[in-house]
Amino acid sequence: MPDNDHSHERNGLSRRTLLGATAGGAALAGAFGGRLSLAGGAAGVAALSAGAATAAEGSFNVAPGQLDEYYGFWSSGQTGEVRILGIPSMRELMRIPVFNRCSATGWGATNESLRILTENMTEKTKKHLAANGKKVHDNGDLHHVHMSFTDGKYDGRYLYMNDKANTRVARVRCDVMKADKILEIPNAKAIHGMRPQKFPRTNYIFANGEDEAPLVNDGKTMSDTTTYVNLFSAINADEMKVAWQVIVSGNLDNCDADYEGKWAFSTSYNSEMGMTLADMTAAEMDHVVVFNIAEIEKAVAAGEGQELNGVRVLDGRKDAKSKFTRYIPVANNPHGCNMAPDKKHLCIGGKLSPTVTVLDVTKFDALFTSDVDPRSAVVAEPELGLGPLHTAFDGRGNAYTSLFLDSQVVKWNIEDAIKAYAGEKVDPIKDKLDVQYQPGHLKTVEGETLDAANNWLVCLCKFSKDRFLNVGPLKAENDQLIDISGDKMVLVHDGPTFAEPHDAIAVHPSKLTNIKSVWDRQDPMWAETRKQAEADGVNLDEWQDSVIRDKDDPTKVRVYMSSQAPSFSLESFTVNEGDEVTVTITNLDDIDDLTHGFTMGNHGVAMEISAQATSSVTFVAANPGVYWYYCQWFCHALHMEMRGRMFVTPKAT
Ligand code: K7E
Ligand code: CUA
Ligand code: CA
Repeated sequence: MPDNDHSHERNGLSRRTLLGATAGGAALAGAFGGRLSLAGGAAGVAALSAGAATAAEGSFNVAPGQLDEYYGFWSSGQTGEVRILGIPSMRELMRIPVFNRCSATGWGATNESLRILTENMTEKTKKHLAANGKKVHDNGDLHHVHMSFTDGKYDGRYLYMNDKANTRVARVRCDVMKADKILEIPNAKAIHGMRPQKFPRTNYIFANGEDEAPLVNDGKTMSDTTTYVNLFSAINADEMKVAWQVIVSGNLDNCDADYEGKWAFSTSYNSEMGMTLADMTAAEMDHVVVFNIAEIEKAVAAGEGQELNGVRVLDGRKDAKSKFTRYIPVANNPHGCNMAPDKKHLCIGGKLSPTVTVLDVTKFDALFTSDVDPRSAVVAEPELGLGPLHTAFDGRGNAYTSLFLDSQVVKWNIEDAIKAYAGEKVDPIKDKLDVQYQPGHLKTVEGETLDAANNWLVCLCKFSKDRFLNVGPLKAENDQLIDISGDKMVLVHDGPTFAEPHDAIAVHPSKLTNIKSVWDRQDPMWAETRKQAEADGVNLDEWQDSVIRDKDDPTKVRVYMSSQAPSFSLESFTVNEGDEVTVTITNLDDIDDLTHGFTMGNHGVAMEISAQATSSVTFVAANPGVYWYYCQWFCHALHMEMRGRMFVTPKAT
């Protein structure tokens, strides 16, 4: 079993210390319905009398100046970014633009971000963007964010996230909390479920294609749905290139991986391959697809299958009876796919069925080596309530399932559910808690790893309705914090959030010790920009101010300047009407928390330049005249004065 006592510091007291301080904590815990047994966990105020509150006071109310106990990494759905929240305060600490454009940081406008956004695009997308006069997609739909693993635990190297809208998977470097790779997945359509391999390390990112389309989607067989397929993709997580794809029967929704590095699994709500709602819900059973990683790797190495758009594609469809996949029937239209930290049990949310199907992954070998009924891997199927979507886990063998239709979280015990399935008279359900309202994902601290903790659960509710002041027809979602340290769950915090946090993970800071406060001057983020500067004879590591006209193309001008609070090295520069201007700025300030910015007035140009960073942006100076540029990131008492002029000389007529 995982070690669940992280001895994490909370308000200067580790849990162990606090346990010691409240001698006889266990006895006290009984008296207060278990509320104190968390020993530093969030004693739910509602469950405590006023007098008893002192022991755990402030445990979820993180006081001003105090740090949170965990990093929370949130997806943002159709906003397309990643957000960092503190847990348990639920304070928003940072936003990481990924698939979206960002007005503040210039993500999607700077040359450095454009390189990342465009370098792994398919030809089709390039053609589409060019036809629409754009460089990048302006949107993304970021459902899932997960951290890289080593030996079944978070290792603090990378975060990975999907874009359902434009079929992409991206990676964020945890040392600087910026995206460094964005990959469009060829052949597949609408990447939805996405998970890193947990063991032995994250060599692959598994990514589900949700939408069916002809494998060669060239308009020749559009109405013949028998030519439609869905693809499961494995991405090389280090190189961020697609390693292989498997064609499956039915579509793919959510996925996960095991703790032995043998399997990946995906839910399918459309085994019917239906095109309408009625078709997609017609069958009695859909299925979970189990992918046999070793067999797939062997076949890829042997060059089996076909090559399509640079990717090796294997046929794992049901009637192909391949060694790559097995299909386990589960109740119609399942959704969540969550591997328990007991290394053994996979929980499938029933969605239309009030059940969660528990599969024993140690029984999967037999599915590939013998003719056993695929349902022989089912070891429990507790009836939990209406609309079970996702399941989270603590380190004590309990599972927490969101009930979308019931607007509840149900706490249940996996072993008890297995006993009940075997016929024993035991109720696996331990507690139910109303949440506000209609929960999707829910997550415990490191609950999808071997370090699953027993203290917090965040529940991401899709509707807030009456929970906050009315702000108009568009309302916030509601991320709720629940104390799960005791026998009963206690709701301790409502957190309104903008569209739309599908999913989140919580990570202890001890796993993120490599986060920098100041950039490394040689960071690969601007390697290309540095190369150009060197070719132009400019040293970006010094105070520099150069305006260089390209020798081969005289309409191109490169402006180099540095920044040090409160000034740019260039108080003005001159270009010609119609020039393509590239402004490159290096922030020579090397103090913690000293970010400058560059905004060119009336040109739609703005970018962030954090301490020791280099950033560049290219635009055409179409109109003659005087244009002020300024620093838009508050940096100094004379921040307003940190500005300069661009003179655009009229064309000689
Ligand atoms: Cu359930 Cu896209 Cu993870 Cu949303 S999915 S809830
Ligand atoms: Cu530099 Cu504000
Ligand atoms: Ca179905």
